Amino acid sequence: MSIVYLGLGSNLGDRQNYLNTAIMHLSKNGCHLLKQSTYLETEPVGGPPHQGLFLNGVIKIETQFSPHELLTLIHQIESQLHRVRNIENGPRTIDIDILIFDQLTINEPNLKIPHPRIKEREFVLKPLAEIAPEESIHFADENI
Ligand code: PH2
Ligand code: MG
Ligand code: MG
Repeated sequence: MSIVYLGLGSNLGDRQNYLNTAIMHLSKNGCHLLKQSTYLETEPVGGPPHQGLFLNGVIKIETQFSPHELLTLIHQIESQLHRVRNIENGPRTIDIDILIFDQLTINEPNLKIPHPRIKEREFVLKPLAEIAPEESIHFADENI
């Protein structure tokens, strides 16, 4: 069994419903939900101008999947929830990112673990700190 932290984000349509539905699909498909942060509304970071505010959250799950198997499941759930990949960092109904996977480090073009931008992203750090202060400390800015 592995312990995994996932970041969730939505800024299109019924955002809360997309986040809840994504979590429901994960739990029904081999990802046992251990903890869930509150959702917070955040300004979009990067991407095209004038896109809507995000709703972001972080969950902690337990799973038997390998990182690649989990990524496959995530992509299936994202397409079921009408995620369209056109504009980079553009508006999306749902985005599910693997933030931390046990103590693993993976550096492949399509899979980087831990997620390389955790520490630049308040919309990840804040909900992560809420459910896992002991994890988030590793990503804190060393100059602070
Ligand atoms: N995701 C991004 C880029 N920018 N900004 C916010 N506020 N929330 C996100 O989830 C987000 C973002 C790339 O996945
Ligand atoms: Mg993302
Ligand atoms: Mg993503």
